[in-house]
Amino acid sequence: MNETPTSLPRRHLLAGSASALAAVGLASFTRGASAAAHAPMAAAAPKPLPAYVAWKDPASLIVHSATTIETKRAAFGSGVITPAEQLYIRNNLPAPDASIIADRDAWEVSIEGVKAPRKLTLRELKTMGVETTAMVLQCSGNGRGYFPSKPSGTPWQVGAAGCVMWTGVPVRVVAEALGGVTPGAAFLTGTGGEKLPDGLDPLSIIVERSVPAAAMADALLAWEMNGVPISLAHGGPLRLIVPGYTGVNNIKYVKRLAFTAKETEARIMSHGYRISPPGGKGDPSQPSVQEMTVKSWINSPAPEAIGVKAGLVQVQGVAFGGLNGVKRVEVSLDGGKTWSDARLTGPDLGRFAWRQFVLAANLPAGSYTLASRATDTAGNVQPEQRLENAGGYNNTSWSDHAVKVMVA
Ligand SMILES: Nc1nc2c(c(=O)[nH]1)N[C@H]1C(S)=C(S)[C@@H](COP(=O)(O)O)O[C@H]1N2
Ligand SMILES: [Mo]
Repeated sequence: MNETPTSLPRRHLLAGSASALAAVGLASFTRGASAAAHAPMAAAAPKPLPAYVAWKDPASLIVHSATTIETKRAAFGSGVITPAEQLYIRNNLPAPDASIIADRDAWEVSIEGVKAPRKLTLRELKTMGVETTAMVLQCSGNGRGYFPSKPSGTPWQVGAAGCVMWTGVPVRVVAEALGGVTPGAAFLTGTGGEKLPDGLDPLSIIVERSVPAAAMADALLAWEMNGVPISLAHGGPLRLIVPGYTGVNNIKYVKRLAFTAKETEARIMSHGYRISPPGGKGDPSQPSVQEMTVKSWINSPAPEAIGVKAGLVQVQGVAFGGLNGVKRVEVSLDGGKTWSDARLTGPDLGRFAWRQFVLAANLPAGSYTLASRATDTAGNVQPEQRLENAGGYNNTSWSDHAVKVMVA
């Protein structure tokens, strides 16, 4: 199932076919052609971590494929920040060679769509400004595993998400330093630095995404994650960070940042990450999966937990609002019939970070369905139901994320 080698013999790619795309893990935006890549897998021994993430903690992770690795729900702790060793991985293309982080400061990014376009090295960027932002990084397909329709694509549960600290220079500062944004530029377009396989139309495969230019107010060109230089796996030496937007917009090994009049025509933008009707295919007329919306889930007790002792239990989880902060989290111990306010714990790291929450509950022996429901600072309430869509995107349903536990 979707097991992807990190490098492929050239002959596999020359075919230029859907199977070549699937072979490099691109099944997600060639829907229809890709269903076979996601056939259910027989229970098997856990897959080992691929070499480029061998430093991660295998006990905390579910390895779906070499390019899709998620954090186990039970591995999320009570602290706000997700350690790099536990953070999920999602690569649309195999990661570039580690040689790109040998001399980090020499990495170049081309800044376009400004009055004085030019290439800047990471060394130069570091002199221009610095800011740190805590942010939820979440794949658009997080929660896809709870869609009964079994959309093609990785069946992520809750773990294609983490809360991480990024340090870099604000994009708006870079734009100002280069004379300001070209009039009429409505989008901020970032391009990934992967070497593209030969034999395919570059637009069909390149990781290039556009967000509204207004997103530059919060965007960073980041070189540190959680206080250390960004690992290759997470996009070092330089990553575009767009707080509040889904994972795919946070372009790893960013080599070009352009203020553009139009959205990129890359397939990952035009056809990938679209809200398509069930059974349908992505196309440019459909809404794009972009800003994240209010969501929460319980991490402890973990789903299907056994051995939870009757008595006092600390029901804990995370909540975030995408572009907004979190105002309130409620927890239900009876599958959503009745709700109690949970307490937000830990430091508030700003509106793009998640908040930890806790409800202390006295639970007699029995079986329980625990659910959480967040409200953002704009008053948006996490919905009970998912919005059905062919790609399995944006699952924020509190009901889908509920946890069944046996208390003895
Ligand atoms: N250059 C590049 N950037 C990328 C991707 C990619 O394949 N190449 N994948 C995107 C997707 S779909 C997600 S969800 C996040 C995953 O980030 P992570 O692997 O650091 O967790 O990176 C995004 N940025
Ligand atoms: Mo993603």
